[in-house]
Amino acid sequence: MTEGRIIKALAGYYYVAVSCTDGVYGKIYQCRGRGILRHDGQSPLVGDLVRVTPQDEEEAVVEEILPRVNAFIRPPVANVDLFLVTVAAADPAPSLDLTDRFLVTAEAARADAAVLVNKDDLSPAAAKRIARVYEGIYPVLLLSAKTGDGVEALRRLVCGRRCAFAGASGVGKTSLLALLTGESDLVHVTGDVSAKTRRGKHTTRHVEIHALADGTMLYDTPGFSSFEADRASDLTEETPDRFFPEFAAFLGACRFDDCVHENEPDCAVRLAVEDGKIGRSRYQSYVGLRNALQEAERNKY
Ligand SMILES: Nc1nc2c(ncn2[C@@H]2O[C@H](COP(=O)(O)OP(=O)(O)OP(=O)(O)O)[C@@H](O)[C@H]2O)c(=O)[nH]1
Ligand SMILES: [Mg+2]
Ligand SMILES: [Zn+2]
Repeated sequence: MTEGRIIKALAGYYYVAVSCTDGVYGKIYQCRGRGILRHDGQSPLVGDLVRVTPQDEEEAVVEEILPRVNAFIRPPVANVDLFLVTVAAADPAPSLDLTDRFLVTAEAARADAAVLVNKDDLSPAAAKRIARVYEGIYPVLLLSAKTGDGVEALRRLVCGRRCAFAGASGVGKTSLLALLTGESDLVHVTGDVSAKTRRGKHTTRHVEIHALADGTMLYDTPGFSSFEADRASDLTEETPDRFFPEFAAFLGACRFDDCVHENEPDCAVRLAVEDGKIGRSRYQSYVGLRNALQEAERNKY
């Protein structure tokens, strides 16, 4: 048996890279998805470390999933140090709600997160507006995969870490990844996202890890369409206030200990919103997420 990492899941197969030294993949085995032991209700995810038994030169069998640092349903990945939550300044129109959902998912799993504001070339004013929402809460980078602006800062941010892109379809996740890896054939600059589907013409359909020579791992993931955003949460709790880090300073100061920060009197969180200490869009995302989680809870019964 030998250990490796699942670097790709596609069409019922897992691809396991073994002896991955210096970021350069050694041998990659193709492993059939069916018949993999799903003990403890776990099914394999891209990013998992696994034990495999080679069958021949190309195929192997996954015997065991090694303990995970963390795991996510949307996107379906494991062992992530840093989420690169990506939003475009324009085309597609930015969804701060979806951005916040991904940030909450990262918080809940205690993974680091950064906000990448891409397509700065299309609308620098909109890019700055988005950046201001997150500055002071998360690292924020203004980027353009088209002009290359910001890419060196992105390279410093990801250095040596396991980083997963997350964000709506068409925001430029694969384009940014390709700039870092130099795999220019990953995306052909196609210009527009399709007007009909709002997806890029080279939309990513599977999760795959691309390694840099210094050991950095970059997970490319399929984007979400906005209609999937409602389901883009791995959370089980109903009051997600502790996953908004800038709320922390106010949480003990509400009149009621079990305040959910919606209609209660003397709510310190709402007061902070009025005072401009908590951003309005962040507060709205909190309320929207809380309602979605409550809805999900009700639908369970
Ligand atoms: N103007 C401009 N276009 C960009 C930029 N980054 C990406 N694009 C274009 O936007 C489209 C979508 O880019 P992708 O990299 O495929 O987006 P994605 O986030 O990977 O999309 P999915 O794989 O569907 O989730 C492509 O046509 C890119 O050429 C940018 O910074 N500026
Ligand atoms: Mg993509
Ligand atoms: Zn409150």
